[in-house]
Amino acid sequence: MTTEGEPELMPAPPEGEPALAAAPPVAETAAELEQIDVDAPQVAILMGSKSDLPAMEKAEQELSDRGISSETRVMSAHREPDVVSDYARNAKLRGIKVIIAGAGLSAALPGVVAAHTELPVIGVPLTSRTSVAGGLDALLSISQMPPGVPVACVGVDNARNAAVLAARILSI
Ligand code: AIR
Repeated sequence: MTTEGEPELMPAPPEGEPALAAAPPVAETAAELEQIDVDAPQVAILMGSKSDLPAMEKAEQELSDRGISSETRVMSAHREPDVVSDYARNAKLRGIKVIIAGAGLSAALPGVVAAHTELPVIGVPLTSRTSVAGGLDALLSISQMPPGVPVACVGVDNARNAAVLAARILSI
């Protein structure tokens, strides 16, 4: 309904055509959105706990040295599963190109992220206070993904290598 004096938001369809004919299909709109430069970071750096920050900061440093924009977020696949799935599902649409995810112990974060996005995911197995076998627990949790859902895995505590690999994936 339009009030007198106000412009109509949608022009009336030509006679004989249905009113919804002008609306583009949803898939087309999503594809168009992906083309929009939203000034998003190119790489996401995720970690399962604030206690992982000292190790994961090395990825942020390496990316910044190379002029690659990144954003860093703390989210736990076990403690905040909904936050992780929402983030992973929206990452591609936001313009992120590669996701680095670090976690210790039963390190599900990289695998859960990979389950929710088509973006390449690089996992960083981390040592933590109660690690067993020097981080072997996290190393196996990250690298032993089932067929069809790959996670690239760097060495234990080697967040810098994750950033170098992200740069190579981006060809920067
Ligand atoms: N973690 C957190 N949620 C799930 C996992 N696997 C990991 C963190 C951290 C370790 O558990 O990535 O390496 C210990 O976390 P916190 O918060 O107890 O220091």
